[in-house]
Amino acid sequence: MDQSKPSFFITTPIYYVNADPHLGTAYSTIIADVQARYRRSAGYNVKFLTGMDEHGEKVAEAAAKHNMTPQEWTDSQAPHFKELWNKLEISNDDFIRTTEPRQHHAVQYLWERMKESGYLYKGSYDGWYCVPDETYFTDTQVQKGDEEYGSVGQHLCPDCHRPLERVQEESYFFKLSAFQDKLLKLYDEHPDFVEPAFRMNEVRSFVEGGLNDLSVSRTSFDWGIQVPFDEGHVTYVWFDALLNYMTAVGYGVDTDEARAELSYRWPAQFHIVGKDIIRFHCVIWPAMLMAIGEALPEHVFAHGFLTVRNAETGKAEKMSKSRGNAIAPQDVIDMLGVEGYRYYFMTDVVPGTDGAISFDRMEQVYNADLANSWGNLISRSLNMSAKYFDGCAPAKPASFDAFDNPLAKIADGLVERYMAKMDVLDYGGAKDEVMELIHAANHYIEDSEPWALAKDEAKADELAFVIYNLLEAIRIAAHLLMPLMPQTSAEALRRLSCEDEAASDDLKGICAWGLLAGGQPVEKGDPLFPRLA
Ligand code: ME8
Repeated sequence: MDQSKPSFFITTPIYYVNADPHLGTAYSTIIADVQARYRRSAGYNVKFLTGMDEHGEKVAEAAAKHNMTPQEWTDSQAPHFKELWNKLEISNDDFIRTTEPRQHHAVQYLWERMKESGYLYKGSYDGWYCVPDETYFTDTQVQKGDEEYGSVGQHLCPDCHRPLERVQEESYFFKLSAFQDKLLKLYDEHPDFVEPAFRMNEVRSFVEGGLNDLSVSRTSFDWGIQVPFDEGHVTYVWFDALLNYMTAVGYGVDTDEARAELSYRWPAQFHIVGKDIIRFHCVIWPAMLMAIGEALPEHVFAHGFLTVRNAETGKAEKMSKSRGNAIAPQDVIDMLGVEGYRYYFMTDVVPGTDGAISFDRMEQVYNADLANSWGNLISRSLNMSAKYFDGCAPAKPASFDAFDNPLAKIADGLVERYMAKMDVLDYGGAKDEVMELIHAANHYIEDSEPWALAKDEAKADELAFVIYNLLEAIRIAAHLLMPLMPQTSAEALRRLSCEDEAASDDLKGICAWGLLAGGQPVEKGDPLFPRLA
């Protein structure tokens, strides 16, 4: 492993295999993918991890419904996830499944460390359990069914409002209650542990409200990793699942290589999660790590939900596999193409708050930004270059000050402004920076009228200057859009004969104005983003 570069380790949630992946699942994964691609281009040695959470009651129920064993069921589902990630250009370096031997080993190792830590004790759990969320609730936390939720008299999950199960079983407990002060100190000392910032308040007030010890083993069913020192117990699915992040970088493996990997990769820089699982990642996970003396992840980034309108109640509700209101990613791919899909969700659905998605808005964003602005700039500029310079780019100007040059001015400092936004996952803000260059380039065409310059021999230098600048703006914009739209950006570079640049890991260097050789062949090609009717 090349450890000369700084490590950047980013993860997605590992998804339950109770149904096919949908737009919401894909949303977290694309957020992480864009960040992983961006960091690679900026010189990091990236590990991007995603995978599947295959144990627990919810998955066991889904398997039973399909008349399969849980293992058969998860084996049958894994290809659906992998296929979708391929289609969506997800560049993960690893795909973990919690039924793999490496996870089994790491979880059993964790149990031994927990036992040594003194934060584990045996008791019995008597309370409520939400199977769809795989979460415990006390009597005081449950919501009583009412007219609004249509389950009068039932005990409902306070988060997802679905009926709860009453559970009474022998169980091991993790002394989460002992970590209240330590967690509050963590939040004080590392205010960016939870991002965006407003989510931190939510986490802090939850912890300030007091923490209950957490039941971390189950005895009333058996689809999980066995507790190594107590046969009848299997690991609570979240205790298992959270550890995947460390399993994937060598936790618990007793070899020099694994230890070297762990110390290079851990702690992770980012866990990308949805707001529904923020408590697991910002309360339980850091407490688990504190208990076993391991370093804490640097940031947990929690995005909002993609919501859809419930036709009966008219309310916006979370798109979810369990609710059956999920939109299949293929429907959006059919409409926008993969790259349009990625662009829309990453730049228009702000990752902090909930986002109601709509097909009308998708079309509007695609046409305005991609077809009319970016795609149009590429078509017009390459066409003019090929037409006026015999299929090539003009020669590089001797001076970039010979004529008015608004594009070079915008490009100056652009990569730094863009990186400041990308670093904090503000993809919409980063896109605005690039769009400023693209819009300016389209205006530059109107203002400088290359078609008029081409008619005047005396203006040959100015024509070459204008076209060169347009091609250079395209080259730089392609680099900056690459994490969002890898294929079309690489294609734009190829049409400029700059395909070798696509693998660059020096974003700042490669975006310096004036690197385009000049005189190289250019290719007009078909429109990269045909307008949607
Ligand atoms: O919670 N909008 O798995 P899961 C946005 N296995 N994001 C959404 C979404 C929506 N409507 N619906 C789902 C689990 N997501 C656990 C995770 S991690 C150690 C274990 C995304 O299949 C969002 O990131 O229910 C959410 O956190 C994740 O899918 C939950 O996926």
